[in-house]
Amino acid sequence: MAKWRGKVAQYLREKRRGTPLHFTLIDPEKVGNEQDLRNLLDNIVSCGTDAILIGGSTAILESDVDRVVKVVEEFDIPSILFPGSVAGLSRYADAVLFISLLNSENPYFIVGAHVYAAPIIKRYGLEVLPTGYIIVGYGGSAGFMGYARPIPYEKPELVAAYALAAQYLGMRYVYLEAGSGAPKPVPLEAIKMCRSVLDPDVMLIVGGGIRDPETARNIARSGADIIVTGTVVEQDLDRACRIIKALKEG
Ligand code: 1GP
Repeated sequence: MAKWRGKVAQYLREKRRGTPLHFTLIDPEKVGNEQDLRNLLDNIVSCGTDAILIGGSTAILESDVDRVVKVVEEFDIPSILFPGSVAGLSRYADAVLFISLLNSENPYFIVGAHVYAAPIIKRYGLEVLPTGYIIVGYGGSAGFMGYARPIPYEKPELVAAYALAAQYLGMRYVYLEAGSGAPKPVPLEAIKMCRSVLDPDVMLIVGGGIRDPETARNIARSGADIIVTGTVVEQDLDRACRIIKALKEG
């Protein structure tokens, strides 16, 4: 029923007035059957995750995304699409991160896929969260598939310059991505510099390579509003719960 639709941005803003937020990333290519997914969601939602991001950089069919969104709908939590391509959309979701991969070498990923996607998003009536997506360091599949020119880990000022450019282009969310499974997350220095240049109402999302509570807490303390974890949720639910609890305890 997409009952959060039109209310997701407001929900995130209001919740952010409290503790930092946590998003759980579900890759439709990697989940097992529906019951496995239901069990995973049951656990992660009761641990206190704030929204479910659904997406992946490879091998996605809209029907797979639909299947995941339909299970998320059974829980009292927003479903937000995180599409790697036009096939990453679903008519059943609440919202979509409308991501421009700002440091791509290929205009298709900056504004190209978006032109195919926009009329579909309109037809589906999804809530749109305009997001500047910036790939740092490792990059993983997202970096490779998106023809990114990843910003070196030791150049935080370039990350901040991209983030500010995103804000000046009118984006309301800035997503710093080290890549799924990254050996190192986005450096704290880059997060701090982004936070210091961005308006407070621009939400800073950080993901990639976050595997333990201490790292997550330090990333939040450096100024991230939203922490995303994917791999750790797939591999070790207890640890994922400890990450969420650490964020909520501050
Ligand atoms: C989402 O890529 C992240 O931005 C997820 O990364 O799989 O390393 O948690 P992990």
